[in-house]
Amino acid sequence: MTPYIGLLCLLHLLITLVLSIDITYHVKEEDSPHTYIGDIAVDSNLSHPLTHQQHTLITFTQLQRTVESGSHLFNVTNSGKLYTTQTLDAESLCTYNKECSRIVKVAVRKEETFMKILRIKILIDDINDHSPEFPQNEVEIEFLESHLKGTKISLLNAIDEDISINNSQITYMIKKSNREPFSLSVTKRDGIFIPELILDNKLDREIKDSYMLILEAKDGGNFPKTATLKVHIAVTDVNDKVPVFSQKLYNISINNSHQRHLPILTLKATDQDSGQNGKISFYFNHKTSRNIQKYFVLDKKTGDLFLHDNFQFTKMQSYKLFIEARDGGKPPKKSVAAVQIHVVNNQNNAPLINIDFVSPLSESSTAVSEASKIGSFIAYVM
Ligand SMILES: [Ca+2]
Ligand SMILES: [Ca+2]
Ligand SMILES: [Ca+2]
Ligand SMILES: [Ca+2]
Repeated sequence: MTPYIGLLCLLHLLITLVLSIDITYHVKEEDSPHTYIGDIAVDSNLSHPLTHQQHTLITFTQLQRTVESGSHLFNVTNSGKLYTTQTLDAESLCTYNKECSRIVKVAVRKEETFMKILRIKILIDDINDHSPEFPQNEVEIEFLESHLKGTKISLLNAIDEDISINNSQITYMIKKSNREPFSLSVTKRDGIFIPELILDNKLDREIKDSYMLILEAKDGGNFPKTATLKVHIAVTDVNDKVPVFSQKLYNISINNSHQRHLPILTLKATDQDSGQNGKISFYFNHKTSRNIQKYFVLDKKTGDLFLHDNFQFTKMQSYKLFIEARDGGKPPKKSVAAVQIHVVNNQNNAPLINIDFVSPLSESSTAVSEASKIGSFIAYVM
């Protein structure tokens, strides 16, 4: 054999040796340093055809212990025992859902004679050492009172750093009472599963204006780990309630000694909405004639109704006003009440009675025929 052919044969041998894996071991991440992994001398079957005495002559030497290859994480003793050198962290050594392994090359010698190179593959098994994590502990979301059943709002998704699918796959559930009208769905967006809250029933802020739920994220490990997110739900008001007067009809009497600076009536109305949607102002409704409006002054904020300086107490008078309560919503809602005002002349004059007899005898007497029937007309009384 020429040196050239000899070199080729040696190269071929080396390539064959280097490409094939002779032994595969598993080691769990997070085990303590110097964890025993396996006995290469036994598992490589090199010792099999050898006698015990021959066996003691075989030595193992780890090749190329480098940080780049990761082989520095392992140590092989002269007798072929394989150990870790440190605690292994799958998450920092490997990436998600890819085989997590390192190769260690070991030269086998019999006395001073090189026998072969063994390629040892060590698979670093992921353990469930990471919990799912939400980016924050609490989140605030808003549903409008006008949102329809089926409306969805995205919540925050949790992340689990474990590198195996099972240990990092997250399922979500919400913890709530049956009375709370929400359910959960999960949508895949850009490869990420996002939990969403679905509205099961329309909300009524005037009955309940906030809710609190717990969203739980659980990984798929054998001993699952969980994380929770507090979800505060605010129900945003819409202007769906009408102002309501304390009375639909106000019937009041005022006497002619009434002082102008005192209200003759204070209108009251309530609106269950919040903020501007529930803030009430009072106005004359268009059904109140302009002629009558000019005798009265209405404080739009307080609902106080005053007599205008134009107002003249003359004989008994009666006025009918229509006043509306309007909220500050966009658009506003309104309702109307009627106000009937009777002005009583209180100057203590004796009432005047006018009698016009049908057949007067004098200014204050009349004659009635005996033959008159019951119910016969005698006089006008005014
Ligand atoms: Ca996990
Ligand atoms: Ca892990
Ligand atoms: Ca309202
Ligand atoms: Ca409302």
